[in-house]
Amino acid sequence: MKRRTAAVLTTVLAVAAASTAAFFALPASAETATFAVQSSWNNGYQAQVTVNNNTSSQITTWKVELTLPAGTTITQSWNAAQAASGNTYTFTPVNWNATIAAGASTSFGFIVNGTGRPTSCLVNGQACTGTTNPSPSPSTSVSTSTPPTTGTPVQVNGQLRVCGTKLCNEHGQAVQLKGMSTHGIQWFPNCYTDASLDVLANEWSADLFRISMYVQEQGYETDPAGFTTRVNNLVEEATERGMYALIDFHILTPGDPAFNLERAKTFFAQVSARHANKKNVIYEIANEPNGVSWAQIKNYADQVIPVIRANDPDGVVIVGTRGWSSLGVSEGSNSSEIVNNPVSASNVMYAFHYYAASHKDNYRAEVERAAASLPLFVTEFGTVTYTGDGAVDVASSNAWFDLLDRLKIGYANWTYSDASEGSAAFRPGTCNAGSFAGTGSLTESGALLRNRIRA
Ligand code: IDC
Repeated sequence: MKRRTAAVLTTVLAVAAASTAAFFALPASAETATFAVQSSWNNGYQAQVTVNNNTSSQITTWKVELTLPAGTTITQSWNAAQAASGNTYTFTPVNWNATIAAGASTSFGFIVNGTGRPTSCLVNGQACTGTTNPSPSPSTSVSTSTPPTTGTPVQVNGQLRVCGTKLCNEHGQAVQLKGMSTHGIQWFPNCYTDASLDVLANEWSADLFRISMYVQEQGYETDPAGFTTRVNNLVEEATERGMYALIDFHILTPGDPAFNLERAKTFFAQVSARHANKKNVIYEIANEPNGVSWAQIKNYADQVIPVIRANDPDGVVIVGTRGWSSLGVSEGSNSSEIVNNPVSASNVMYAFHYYAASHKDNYRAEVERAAASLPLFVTEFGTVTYTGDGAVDVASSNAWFDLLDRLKIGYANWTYSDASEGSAAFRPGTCNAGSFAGTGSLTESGALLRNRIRA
C-alpha cells in the first residue's frame, strides 16, 4: 500500500510540475511550494499549491503567502485556512495536513476571480523555489492535451462535469460510467479488499466503485469517525486503481433526509476536504428519500451541497429523488416536480434507482422523458426485485441496459458482495475465501454484470 501511494504522489507532482510557475530562489534543502493552474474559464481559474518538505526532518506546520495583482481575488480555498491582507493571501494548514514528513508534500487549492497569476510566493517566509537552479520561465498555460485513449478510466476521462443533461469528461466528451456498488460496508468488510478491488478494476474493467455507507442500521450514526475513515480508505483504494469513487450517504429508513442533515454536513465536510484535490470523487448525498416531498429533499440538498462545494468546488454531486430515488414515480409523482424546481446549484445530477423485476415499462418511459431535461445517474439498480432478492429478470434487465446505454446514463449495480440474496454478484462464502477472480464464484446476476461492464 505504501509503495502504491508513493507512486501516485510522484505522478501528481510530475503533473503539477508540468504547469508550474517558478518564483524565487531557495537553498535545495528547505521547504518549497509550487503553483499550478488546474483549469480556467473566462474570468477565473482554479489552482493548486503543493508544499514540499525537502528537509531531512518532519515539519509540523507551514505557511504560504501569495500576492495577486490588483483586480484578481481568491474567492474560496480548500485544504488550507485562508486569511487576506490587501492583495496578499496567507494559507496555513487545516488540522490534518499540518505535519509533513521529510521528503513529503501536501497540497491545497483555491478558486480565483480574475486572470492574474501570483506575483510573489513565500513559503515559511522565504521564496517558494530555489536559487541554486536557474528559474524556469513562469508558465501560466493550462494543459490542453488531446484526450488519451488508453489508461485507467480516470486517466482517460479526468475531472468530470455535468454538460447539459449528460456527464462529460474533462475533454468535453459525454461519458457513461459503469460499475458496482458495495453492500452496506458495515456488514461486508471482507468483500472490499485489495484482491476484490483488483478484480473489479482489472478484470471487470469497472469505471466506478460506489461506497455505500449506511447512516442507520449499525452504520455511520454508531461511529462517525470510524465510518468516515473507512469511506476515505475505500476512496483511496479506488483512486489507486484509476476508478471513480461514488460516496453514497446511504439513508433509507427513515426516509426524510432532514433526519440526518447535521450528520450529512459533518460527513461531507470531512470527505470533501480530504478528497478535494482528486479528480475521481463523486458525491451522492441521499441514497433513497421516501415519504417526503421533493421540496423537502431540495431543501436538504440546498444545505448539503454548499458544504461540499466549499471544499471541492468542481466535484459532481448527485441528489436522490422522491420515492426511493424513482424520480417520484413510486409515490405517484414524476420528474416534472424536479424540472420545475431544481436544486440551487450547478454541476448536479439526479439519482434514479430501479430493480428490474419490479420496475418496468412505466419507469423506463419516465426515465426517457426525464433524461431530456435532467442529468440522470443510476447510482443503484438490481437485476432482481426491490427486496434485493429473488430471480434475475433477464429480459427487463436487458431492456434497462439498452435504454441506459442509448441515453449514456451511468450506473452502479447492487451489489459487489456475497450476501445471501439474488442481487449479490458473488455466492455466499466468496469474500471470506477471497476467490473473486474469474467466473467460478459468480451468481447469475454477477455473471450478467461482469459481462456488461467488461463489454
Ligand atoms: C437491502 C439489502 C438487504 C438489507 C436491506 C436493509 O439488499 O440485505 O437487509 O437493504 O438494509 C434499496 C436500498 C438498499 C436495499 C436494496 C434492496 O437502497 O439499501 O438493500 N434496495 O432491497 N432500494 C431499493 C432496493
